[in-house]
Amino acid sequence: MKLAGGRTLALVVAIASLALAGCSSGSGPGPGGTGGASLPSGSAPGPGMMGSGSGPGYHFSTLTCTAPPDLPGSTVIVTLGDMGMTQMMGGSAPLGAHMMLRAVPGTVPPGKVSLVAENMGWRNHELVILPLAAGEQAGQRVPGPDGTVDETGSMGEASTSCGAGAGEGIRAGTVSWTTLTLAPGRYELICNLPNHYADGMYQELLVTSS
Ligand SMILES: [Cu+2]
Repeated sequence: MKLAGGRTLALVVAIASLALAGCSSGSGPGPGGTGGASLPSGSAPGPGMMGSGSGPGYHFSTLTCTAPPDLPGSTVIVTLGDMGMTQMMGGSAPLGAHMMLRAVPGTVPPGKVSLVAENMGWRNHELVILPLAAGEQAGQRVPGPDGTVDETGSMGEASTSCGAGAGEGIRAGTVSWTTLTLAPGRYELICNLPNHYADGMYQELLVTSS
C-alpha cells in the first residue's frame, strides 16, 4: 500500500481513530449502519455476535452454512476477517481498516484445487484468484481510484453467500467455494471489494511443480 500524500495520511489516521473509538466504546452501530439487512434470512445472531465486552480485535462470526464435504482435489480453507464495528457494514471499507485473508495450506500440488472462503468477519468479502507474475509479490498491486485492483487474468472467484462461484459478495458468517485447475506457479488470493486489498486482504498460494 502506498500513501499518496500528507492529506491522505491524515484522513486515514482520522478514520482509523474513529474506528478505534467506535470499537472500544462498543456503543451502537457505526456511521451508515442501517439494521440487519446483511443477516442471512432465517438465522438468529449466534452467541457472541455482539461480543459483550469485546474490544478492538478480530471478530469471528458463527458460520451459518458450510461447503460440500466432497469438493474435488486439494482443499484450501481461506479465512476472511475484519475488525468491523457491526455486521451491517456491507462491503465498503475505509483505507486503514484492519482486515485479514489467511489460506491454509498455502502450498498445494497442481491440478484441481477447491478453495473454500469462510467469511468470519463483519463485512462482506470475496475471494478472487489471480496469477502472480515472475518477480511479483502478493500485496504489490496498486488499487485504482475505486479502491480495487485490476482482475485481468483472474482464474476464478468465490463471491456468493452459501454457494459456489461468483456472486454479489460473501455475507458475514457465510461460505463460498470454487474449484479451479491450477498449473504449477504462484497465485495471489485476494479480496477485491473497495479498499480491502490495500487493507491487507491478500496472500500468495503456491502450486508446486509435482
Ligand atoms: Cu474483503
